[in-house]
Amino acid sequence: MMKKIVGILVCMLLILVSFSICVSAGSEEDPEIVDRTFDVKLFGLIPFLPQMYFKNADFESVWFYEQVDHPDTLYICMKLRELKIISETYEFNYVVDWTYNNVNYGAFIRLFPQGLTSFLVGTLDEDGNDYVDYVVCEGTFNDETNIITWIIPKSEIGNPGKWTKITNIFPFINIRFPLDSGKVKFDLFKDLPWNVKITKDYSIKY
Ligand SMILES: [Ca+2]
Ligand SMILES: [Ca+2]
Repeated sequence: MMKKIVGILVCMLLILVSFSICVSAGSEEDPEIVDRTFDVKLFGLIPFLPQMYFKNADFESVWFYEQVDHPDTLYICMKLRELKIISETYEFNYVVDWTYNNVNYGAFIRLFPQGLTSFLVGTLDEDGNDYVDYVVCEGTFNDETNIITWIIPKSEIGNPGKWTKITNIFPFINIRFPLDSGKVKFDLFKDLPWNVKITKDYSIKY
């Protein structure tokens, strides 16, 4: 009888573990990064009000995911408080950086008064500051779901293997005047990830 009860308990435990593995996949419900909201700062340092004008520079969460029928692709999503496809004055720079196998990578897209750039992904230098090279990838910029999605061929980001980890996930957004505006050329407002509530690595599944 005792053996039977232990057997049932072990089975229940295994079911629970497999279920938790299923729901622990990167998703909007279980993102790798959860940031605070209303935290866009002047120069990335100085809190200010009102934040209502910077909803589209305030990220809420970031998650990575894969699809079994597209095992050679990594999807990266950034959810904003409110995404807008139009900018009247500023340049918005949406970025997610990460590390794989001791190499720094970044995915980014920029919104100018003239419109959106392509979705871009590339390799960063050792300091993680400048792109050594980058390529155009696919993506979506959805102002209904407020989610930006980069659709990235794994071949462009070091071919991360199954069960290996994407680490140091570092999303940020900065706002500045466009270079051709003739105005100041530094970042004016930023949402940085130093104050995130949750930060996790992402395990490659396929
Ligand atoms: Ca934020
Ligand atoms: Ca933040």
